[in-house]
Amino acid sequence: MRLSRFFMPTLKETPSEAQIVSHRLMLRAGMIRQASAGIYSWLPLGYRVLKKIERIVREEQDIAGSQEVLMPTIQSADLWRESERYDAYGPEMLRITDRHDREMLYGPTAEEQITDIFRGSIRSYKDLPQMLYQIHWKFRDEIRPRFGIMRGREFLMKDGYSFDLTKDDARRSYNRMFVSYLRTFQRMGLKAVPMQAESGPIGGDMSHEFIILADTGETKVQCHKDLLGFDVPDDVDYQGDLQPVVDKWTSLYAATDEKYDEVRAAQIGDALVTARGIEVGHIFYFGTKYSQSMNAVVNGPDGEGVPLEMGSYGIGVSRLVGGIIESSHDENGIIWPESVAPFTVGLINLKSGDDACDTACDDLYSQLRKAGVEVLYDDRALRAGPKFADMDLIGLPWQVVIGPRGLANGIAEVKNRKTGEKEEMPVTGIADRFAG
Ligand code: P5A
Repeated sequence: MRLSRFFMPTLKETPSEAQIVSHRLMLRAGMIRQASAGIYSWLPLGYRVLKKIERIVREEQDIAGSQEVLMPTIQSADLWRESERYDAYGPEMLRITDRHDREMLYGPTAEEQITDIFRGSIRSYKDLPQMLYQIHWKFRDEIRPRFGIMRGREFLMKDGYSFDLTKDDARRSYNRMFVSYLRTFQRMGLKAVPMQAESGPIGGDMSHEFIILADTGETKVQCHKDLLGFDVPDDVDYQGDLQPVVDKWTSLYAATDEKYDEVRAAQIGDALVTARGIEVGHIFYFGTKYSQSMNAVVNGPDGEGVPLEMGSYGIGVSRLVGGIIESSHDENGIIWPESVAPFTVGLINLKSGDDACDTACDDLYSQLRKAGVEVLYDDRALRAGPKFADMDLIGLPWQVVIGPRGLANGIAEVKNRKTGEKEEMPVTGIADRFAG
């Protein structure tokens, strides 16, 4: 993509409404624009990141054996009356009336919707287990939407749901998601720690929030410091027993403030970390809460009706964009991990209009694209200063700089955005350096 043609409305000034760094940087880099309170449009740069995150989430869900579906954003109030959550959910639910005076709502989550699909489709325990997920927009009329897309009213969530015959099977499904979440966040360059959490309006008595530590986080947490150094298993057999992996993580103390355990905290003494964090995922086991009330029953091995054992599993896909920036930036801007970067390489032409520079940059641009490298080419007729500043602001992992002086010797400069390290390289070797 040529930057001269790219829709990336960067801001020079720091927007006054933005209180935390990720919100400021997302606005300044032209990634998002506010439409109304807690509701945002995603502009090309931001949307590319959102799609990268979505892709990692999708790949890891698929590997863990979950299947992707797409359900409506608008749901029927009657379904929510069956589970008795229609009134219980309160003013956070956006309620809508259609032209026939039927009560509808914009889904804040989809336990009822998926249970309704399931009860109409699955008859026998032989059809279990099943796990389904979607990546779709949710609406919660948050009392205090803030921090940009971190606590939005409309936001993108991966919501998954498991269906099992027995509690033990449900535990296995929970464990599969537990481990797949560790891997998912790790691939985005994040250290997300599973912590005991309150289950709130989703319900159930076992639940973990996946938290990344950040001073700007909304959640107060405590955990054993060793959890921050644990290695995530990179080769997982999802058909095997994952309990040992889960035990390794849950045997050490980690809890959100609602679940603080002063006794356990005191026991670990100096190893206790007290911090703030951002909740990027949340998983729940709630047994038969929805299947009982909504009559989602299968025929068990003895022919008797058994209500389904269920869990649900959420990832804040749009929140992750902010969360990654909170944990990876410096005073000049964003530092994208390569796996979610909107482009891998930023190619800077230091002297647009100069024949030699234009030719070398145009050639390299097309070589990189042919090699499948995602490259943003700053071909604008601007001074070097603003070009460097924009490139640092938008945080692409690699910058390739071509100017008249180096080019006279066939040399370009390659800068690593994260470390700041610069290396001189022959222009002719650059495409190979980044290819595959
Ligand atoms: C799990 C999936 C649920 O809704 N039902 C289906 C369960 N869980 S949750 O914890 O309430 O939400 C899941 C994740 O969504 C993100 N999230 C938000 N992101 C941006 N703005 C919001 N207002 C918002 N609310 C929730 C969080 O990452 C949360 O872990």
